Amino acid sequence: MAPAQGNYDYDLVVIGGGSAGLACAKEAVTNGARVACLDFVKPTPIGTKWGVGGTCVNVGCIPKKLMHQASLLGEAVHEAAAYGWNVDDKIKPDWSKLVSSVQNHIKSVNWVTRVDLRDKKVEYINGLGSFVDSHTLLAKLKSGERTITAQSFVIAVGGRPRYPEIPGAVEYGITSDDLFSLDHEPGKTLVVGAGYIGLECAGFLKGLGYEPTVMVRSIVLRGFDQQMAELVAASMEERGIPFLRKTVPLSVEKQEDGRLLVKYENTETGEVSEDVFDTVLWAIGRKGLVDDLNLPNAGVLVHKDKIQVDSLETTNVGHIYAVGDIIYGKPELTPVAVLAGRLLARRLFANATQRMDYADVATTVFTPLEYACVGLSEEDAIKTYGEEEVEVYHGYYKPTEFFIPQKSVRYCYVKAVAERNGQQRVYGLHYLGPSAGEVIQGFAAALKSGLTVHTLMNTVGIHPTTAEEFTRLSITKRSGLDPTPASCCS
Ligand code: FAD
Ligand code: NA7
Repeated sequence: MAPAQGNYDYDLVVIGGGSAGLACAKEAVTNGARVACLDFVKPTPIGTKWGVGGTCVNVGCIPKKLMHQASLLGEAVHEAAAYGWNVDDKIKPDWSKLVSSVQNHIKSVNWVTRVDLRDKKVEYINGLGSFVDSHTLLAKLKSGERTITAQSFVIAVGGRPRYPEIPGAVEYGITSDDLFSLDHEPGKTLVVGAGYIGLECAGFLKGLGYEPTVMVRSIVLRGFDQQMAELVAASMEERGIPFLRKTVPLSVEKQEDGRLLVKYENTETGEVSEDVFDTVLWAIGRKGLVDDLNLPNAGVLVHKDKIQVDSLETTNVGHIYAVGDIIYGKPELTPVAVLAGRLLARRLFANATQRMDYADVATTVFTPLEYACVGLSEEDAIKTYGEEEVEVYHGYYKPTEFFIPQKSVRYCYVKAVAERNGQQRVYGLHYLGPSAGEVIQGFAAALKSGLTVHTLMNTVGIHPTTAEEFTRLSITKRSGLDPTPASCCS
């Protein structure tokens, strides 16, 4: 039986020590609550495991960005020669050195995280949590079991990559959970899935000198502006990354030489083909980790392996909340998880009322030519306001630093999706080019503050930058005028 009201071990137990859970737990303690935070990582099928901190730190944003940076540096070394540096053009990355540098950084973050939890007096429990009843949790530890009770719970268990249900998928394929610590070079890699994780992994693998192929079931970057998505794909194809369109995998077999024979089908023609790869990487989406939680014991309902919450992040059970990737229908991004977790803790323990605003969250796809955006895609703006009410300003541009190494400027492109009449409020900004995240972050604040086309055009640019291209936009798609730039400086 659950303990009587007020007689709990903790005010709050957070299940999941990732971006959302840690932010929530630390903020709750800061506001005087007694808090425990559980975190437990089940190894992948090939045995990869990691420490506290969740997906972002261990197998997500951080190792991904570091490998992306490694790949950009390789490109920069080649460009350096054109700028007068004497560099050996036979430079080659050392995969094992890269992996060990990345993993050393991650371990240092794991360490700092544990110290931070101890300093802030959050009790960290390295255990897998499952509900006994709506106020009681069973923590399965390496050394046994422990039952804990709490007034409130926050479910912040995140998700893990899916595997397709085809022969050989689990035995021979890997996911992003394994890639950043892989103990051998990935070599020729089939990346299955054209969401942003698939494209990012294919992008840095190419930059590091391997041979990725991207298998696309339907469209590229579902959920993103499709004109931009196709430009991203085209910019990757231009770099020599093949895209197998309208194709799904059928099976993976291990050959005698250890390489992987993949059979796949074109879903339009029905044609079955095969090819041999060194690595098969599944990037076909992620599944919410609801199964271990024994949610029926607490009465919490599951919706498509996620948990539905209201605008206060409350589940269908009043004292059980959920934040981060585990919630249904919200952006799966670290800053979203962190802010939602922090605001929830303030509402629970500091009498705050502010709710998480999930609208107009900026994001970046870290492909070799990066894509960042904030606000509505062109198609969503048209769906919401009607084609006649939407004006799209766009333009190709030439980053100054691309000239000397003669890099392709074919896909450097910006567009602003805006209201056609009235104040010409900007609904969405899209940028394909270098340092995309850095460019869009500031514009995201402007967009949230009600940015209009008039303000954008009256903002004086910083020259010569790529971000200034947003202040130079003047050509509308509707006009049919050529959006290719004639000159960079006038
Ligand atoms: P998680 O960080 O996944 O944390 C959940 C934790 O709970 C995990 O440690 C899990 O093992 C643990 N857990 C699960 N079940 C239990 C249980 N029953 N008991 C105890 N512990 C449990 N986001 C960005 O903003 N920018 C990026 O560039 C970016 N890149 C990404 C790249 C990749 C390859 C991936 C996979 C993700 C990326 N993301 C990125 C998404 C980002 O990592 C997630 O949005 C974020 O980590 C979600 O945080 P969370 O706290 O909800 O879940
Ligand atoms: P996404 O964004 O859900 O993309 C998954 C991709 O995999 C997408 O292109 C899917 O095609 C494709 N897919 C899905 N199932 C299959 C199968 N069975 N076979 C072949 N291809 C398939 O997932 P990500 O892994 O990139 O990222 C997940 C989230 O993690 C993301 O939101 C980030 O914020 C963090 P589809 O378009 O469905 O035809």
